Amino acid sequence: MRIDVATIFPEYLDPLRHALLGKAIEQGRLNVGVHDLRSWATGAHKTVDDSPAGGGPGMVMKPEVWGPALDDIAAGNTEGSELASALPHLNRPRHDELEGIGGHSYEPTGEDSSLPLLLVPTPTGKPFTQDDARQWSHEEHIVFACGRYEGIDQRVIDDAHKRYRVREVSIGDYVLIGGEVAVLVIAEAVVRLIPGVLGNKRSHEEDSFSDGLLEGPSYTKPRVWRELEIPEVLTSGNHGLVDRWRREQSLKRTFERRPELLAGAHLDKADIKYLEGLGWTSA
Ligand code: 6GU
Repeated sequence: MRIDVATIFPEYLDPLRHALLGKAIEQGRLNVGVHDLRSWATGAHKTVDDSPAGGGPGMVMKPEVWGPALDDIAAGNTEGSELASALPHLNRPRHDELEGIGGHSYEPTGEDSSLPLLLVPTPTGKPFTQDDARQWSHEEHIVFACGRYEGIDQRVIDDAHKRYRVREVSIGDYVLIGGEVAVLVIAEAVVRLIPGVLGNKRSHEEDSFSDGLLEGPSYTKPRVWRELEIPEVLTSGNHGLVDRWRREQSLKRTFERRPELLAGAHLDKADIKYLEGLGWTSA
């Protein structure tokens, strides 16, 4: 997978190269390019924003800066600010130059699945979910466009459909100053699901949300710590009992913290009986 990020604060994305994502880069499973949007700004002041049409507070990011930036990033014309490992990607033909060569497949939405995915973080976007992370972990090329201030001129997003599959996404119901932190969140959630990055497939299957439920509590040695004991079943050696206990802990935690998730979870008869014992009633 290749990830490109366009931002006016490139240093904010440094953590992309660390820890889990750094490991994916070293393994050759991930290339990352972080691009200073200001390098596409023209004029002495390298201005990237302007006052909103129609008036009002704040500033809106200019289409004449974002347009060429997204054109160049889609085409791989972004020398400088690149990791050495990303170099083979440069000078590839643009997607629109390949049109008609074949290998095209179209999604039901009419989108060309060979186009890179453009993710635009915004509090007005569709909520980002584990299901998105799973799907996007199979992408070849993801580009993030980080807006600051009151957002990016909407025509940039509309025009980007020519070169990208475009998704405006939110990471929750609160407002951040810009999209940079959202990129770190989404990139980490996606990259850890690339086969081989995390190493242990079972740890994905048991992730919270993977079966529509929250994971229950975890414990490790020592068996007694500050007079607190590990639940006895976990030291019983009875795997069947352990599995059932974990399932019930998962159901209980979901009921207490995120009851709305239960409506979309796969529940068997035993699950339903256990939940009803906790006071749950299905709608
Ligand atoms: Cl993706 N961006 C910004 N700026 N604020 C947010 C957000 C994204 N998600 C929630 N709040």
